[in-house]
Amino acid sequence: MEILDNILKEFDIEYLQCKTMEECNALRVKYLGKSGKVTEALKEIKNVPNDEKKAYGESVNKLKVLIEGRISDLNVKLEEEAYQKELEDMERVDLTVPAKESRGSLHPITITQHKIEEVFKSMGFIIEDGNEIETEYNNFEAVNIPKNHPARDMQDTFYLANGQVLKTHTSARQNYIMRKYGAPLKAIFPGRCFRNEELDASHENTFFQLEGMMIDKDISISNLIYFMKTMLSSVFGREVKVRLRPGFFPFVEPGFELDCSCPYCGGSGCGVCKRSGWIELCPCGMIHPKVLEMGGIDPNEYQGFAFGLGLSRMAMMNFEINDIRVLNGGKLKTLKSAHTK
Ligand code: FA5
Repeated sequence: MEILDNILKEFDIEYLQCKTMEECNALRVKYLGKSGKVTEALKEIKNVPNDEKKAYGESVNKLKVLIEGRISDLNVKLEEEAYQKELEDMERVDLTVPAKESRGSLHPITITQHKIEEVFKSMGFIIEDGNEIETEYNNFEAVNIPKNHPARDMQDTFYLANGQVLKTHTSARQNYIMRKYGAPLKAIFPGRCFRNEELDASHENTFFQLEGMMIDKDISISNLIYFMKTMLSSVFGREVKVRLRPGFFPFVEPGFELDCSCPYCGGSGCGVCKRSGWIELCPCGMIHPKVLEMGGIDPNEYQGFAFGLGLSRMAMMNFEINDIRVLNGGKLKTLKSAHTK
């Protein structure tokens, strides 16, 4: 019995000195482990005289329960203290402090789109939205590209199980807008387009175009040239010249490729314009009578021009980005550096 008293006294001293979970665990092993002091005292029962065995057994068990209880309480206390300390040491984030990072900004394509929209809005054009998924009719037939027409090969796209397509060009909205507003009409309609393309620095499978259409009486190519020249001079912030070359698109007649004088070198030749002084910018033309007719507009009474600007490529020029894949890449660092140019 004296041995048991001594074990408890010794335990009490060590117990008070125990400050960490590791020390607490060492204490448990020292007293309750396989060769621990209490375990050894339990084993000792075999050497105790028979008439004292019962009292000894009760006492050593009491001691075991007492020490187990204290160690368990100590464990809970130390665990709580360790958790509190961890919380105190933790790096704190004050969500109310203004962020050190600079604020986000609009995407170069959006900025370019807004600039162009502002110019056309000031010239009385309305801005329309478009679908990304279109019927084959709107994307092809309504712009005079019937089934099996070779022009479909130039705009291979992604076909959905229900027969609809991811639109290949913003021209897919022409028919809807003609039917919605009738003539006369001045509208631009930017949108995301999709093509099954070989990717390179100037071709993406997902890119943006901005389409424009003006329909009225006595509209001619001169109107087209005037509006394009005004818009481009405003977006590039300097006077540019435009020129037209013949181009084929089934939905315009005549059709053109519009070039503008290089806004960087002013036409003298530089890396951007590949020393030619001109940049190929946007296909356009006078709307084909059949397309007007399909849009519910009488081609004998009205004429119109349409253009399909490559908005992604325009943004590249505007921000001096030399690879189109940067625009969809989502690398903020690259996009940010484009902003600072
Ligand atoms: C068209 O898409 C015609 N719908 C444009 C049009 C509208 C002509 C109205 C006449 C009247 P094109 O396939 O050339 O035409 O595309 C127009 C512009 O979109 C191109 O000049 C180019 O800037 C851009 N573009 C075309 N394909 C891609 C592509 N894969 N990646 C990035 N930009 C592209």
